[in-house]
Amino acid sequence: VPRLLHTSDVHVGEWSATSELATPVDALRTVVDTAIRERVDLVLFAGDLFDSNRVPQPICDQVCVELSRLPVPSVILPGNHDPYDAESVYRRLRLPSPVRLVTERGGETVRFESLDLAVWGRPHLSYAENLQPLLDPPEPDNASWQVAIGHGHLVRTPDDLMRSYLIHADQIAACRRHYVALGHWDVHHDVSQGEVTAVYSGSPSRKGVAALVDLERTDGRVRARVVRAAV
Ligand SMILES: [Mn+2]
Repeated sequence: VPRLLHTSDVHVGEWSATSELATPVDALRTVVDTAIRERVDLVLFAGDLFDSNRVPQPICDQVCVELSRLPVPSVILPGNHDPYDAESVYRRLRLPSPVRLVTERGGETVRFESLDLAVWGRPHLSYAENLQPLLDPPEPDNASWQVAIGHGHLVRTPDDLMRSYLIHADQIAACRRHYVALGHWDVHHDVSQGEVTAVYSGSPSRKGVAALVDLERTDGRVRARVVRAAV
C-alpha cells in the first residue's frame, strides 16, 4: 500500500521567512530528509514550491540538488506563486527525471504504473488567470489508488467568494479520488468532505508541517490515513 509525503507552499526564495542563518532551501531539504526517513513511495508538492518565478538561478540549482536526493518519484504542481507561464522558474530547471511536473492546461493525470497510482491536477499557468483547481476533474482511470492535487482556497463562508482560486466543498466530495492533496494555506488543515479525505499539508518553511498519507484498503474500501508530520 502506498505511502505519500504531501507538502506545499515551501516558498523557496522568500526573503522574509528565512533568518540570516537559514538558507533558502532548508525547508525543502527537511522535506526530502523526511521522505527518506519515512520511506514514502511518492512525494507531492501541491503548489508554490517557489515564492516566485524570479528566484535567482543559484537557488534554483540548489532546489534541483535537493530533489535529486529523493529516491522516489514526485509530482510538482505549479501554484499561483510559481505558475507555468512563459517565464516560469520551471523552464530554467533541470529537474531530475523521477520528478513529474504538471503543466497541461486544464489538468493532466500523472500515472505511476509501479505504484498502481494516478495523480490528477490542474496547474496554475499564469499570474492573471483565476482558475478553479478542482472544477470538473476527469473520471478516474483504472489505477487502484486515485489522488488529486490542487492549489487554491476552500470556500467556507460567503466572504471567501471574494478570494481567488476557489475550491468548493462539493467539488471535493464529488471528485471521486481517495485523497485530495491541497496547497495554498500555510496551516495544516483537514478539510475532508463526505467520503473523500482532503488535507492542506501546511507550509514546511512557515509552519514546520507536512502530511504523511497512508492509503489502505479494508473490506474493499480505500481509506487515506493522514498524520500531521513535523518537518
Ligand atoms: Mn498559493
